Amino acid sequence: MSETIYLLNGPNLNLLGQRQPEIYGYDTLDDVESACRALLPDGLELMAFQSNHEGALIDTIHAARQDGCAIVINPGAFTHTSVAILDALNAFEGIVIEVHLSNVHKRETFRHHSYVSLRADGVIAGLGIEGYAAAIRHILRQLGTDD
Ligand code: DHK
Repeated sequence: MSETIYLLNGPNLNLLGQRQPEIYGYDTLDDVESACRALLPDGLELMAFQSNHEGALIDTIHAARQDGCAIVINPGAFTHTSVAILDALNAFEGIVIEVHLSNVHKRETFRHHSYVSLRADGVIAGLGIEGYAAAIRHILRQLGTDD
């Protein structure tokens, strides 16, 4: 059964709330995870995982192939560099939503390109931590579990 939503966060997002709060805000990754978990109906699980290592994120995307119905991913800086994460997401059949806390298009040009967007079903940028909740709400609607 695919009954798990994977919430994946990439490098430096363990420092959310402390790192450049003028860009990324004061909420922490724990706040993000609790906000997402609170939205889930019975029968759906959240698997939250953060890593600063590309391979660990890829291994977790592979694990999602077994029991994942959707992936919400903020790949951090790997967004702009990682063909390997794109390839892993291309091997996953469920819904993929890419989230960025900041509006990457308003920032340096190297942040304007995303490999992950070539696979993502939806992309959210610039809504701060609300972007993660919006992604979960969208997935619940897609799955028909939002009543
Ligand atoms: C987070 C990062 O760590 C950056 O490397 C990305 C993204 C933007 C964010 O806005 O959440 O460029």
